[in-house]
Amino acid sequence: MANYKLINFDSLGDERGSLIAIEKGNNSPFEIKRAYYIFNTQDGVVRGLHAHINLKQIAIAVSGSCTFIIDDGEKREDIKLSSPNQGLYIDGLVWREMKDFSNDCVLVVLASENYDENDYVRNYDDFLKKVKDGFTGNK
Ligand code: T46
Repeated sequence: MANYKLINFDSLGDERGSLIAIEKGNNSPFEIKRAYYIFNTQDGVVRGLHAHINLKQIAIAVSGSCTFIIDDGEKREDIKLSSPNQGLYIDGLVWREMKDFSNDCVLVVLASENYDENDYVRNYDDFLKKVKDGFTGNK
């Protein structure tokens, strides 16, 4: 079964403002090997449109907002990210699309593995077949 959930981060705030730290065991269930961020997204753009075989990720709208469409092969759910205090954890074989980026959206993504194009499932029918076959990842 596909695995995704919202994580409410523990925040280290003081009178100066807020600070959130993310590492394995502290706001993240996995060791972080890679980070990337998506910004300056043009109006009407839809990104993603793929699933991953093994990758675990946490996506955070550190500024602005965007919406993830999460599809586990049985149901689709819209999840709006609009706070640096919250991250969307996605583990493995989940189809994801991102839409409705605000002009000021900076989407930071923390990943469990280095970039590997072979981990992507970019064809929706292939994704559905893997779900139907009960595929749960190689690791
Ligand atoms: C995901 C969603 C949430 C790299 O060379 N290294 C990287 O680490 C990444 C993430 C991408 N790239 C290259 C591959 C493409 O030529 O950057 C280009 C744009 O990547 P892509 O079209 O895959 O971007 P999105 O926004 O559709 O998807 C990304 C991640 O790739 C994906 O893992 O889950 O964000």
